[in-house]
Amino acid sequence: MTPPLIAVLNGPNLNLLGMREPEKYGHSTLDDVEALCAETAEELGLAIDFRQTNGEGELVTWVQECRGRAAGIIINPAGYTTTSIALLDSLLAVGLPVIEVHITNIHRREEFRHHSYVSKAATGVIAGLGVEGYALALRAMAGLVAPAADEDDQDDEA
Ligand code: CA2
Repeated sequence: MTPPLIAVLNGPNLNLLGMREPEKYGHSTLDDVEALCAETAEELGLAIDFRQTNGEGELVTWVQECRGRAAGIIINPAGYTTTSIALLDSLLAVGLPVIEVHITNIHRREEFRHHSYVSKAATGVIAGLGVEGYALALRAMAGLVAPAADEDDQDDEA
């Protein structure tokens, strides 16, 4: 059976991870985060499509392309978290489970980082646990996309 595909989408400036401001964002690079996600996904029987863009339109297009292709979306929208109604609309339209991830605890930071449009479309939000938040999101997503046991199966067990 083909493993369910989870899109792991990263917004603007996350390509700088591990290269600038390590006191805030840690020492892992985005390549390290992709390796962590790939390893965790394999353990969980999931496939991932891991991407980063600095463009809002590109991020919206990638979300739209998840329709009929992916089983769920994990997204760190970075700077578009607090600004992008277009990104929110695309996430609502695609109708898939969405987990929003932030490396830092946005609620302990500047006031302008506290409000997230993306959270309106998110099944769950993970913030402040560093890059480990991506692995935790994949674990939660595995539960969300697991096929529910149907009634026949339950009858078989009885
Ligand atoms: O904590 C997070 O993951 C954020 O989504 C990161 C965003 C920030 O705008 C959000 O409020 C919280 C910033 C991403 C930029 O990443 C950098 C990484 C290293 C160096 C500079 C920027």
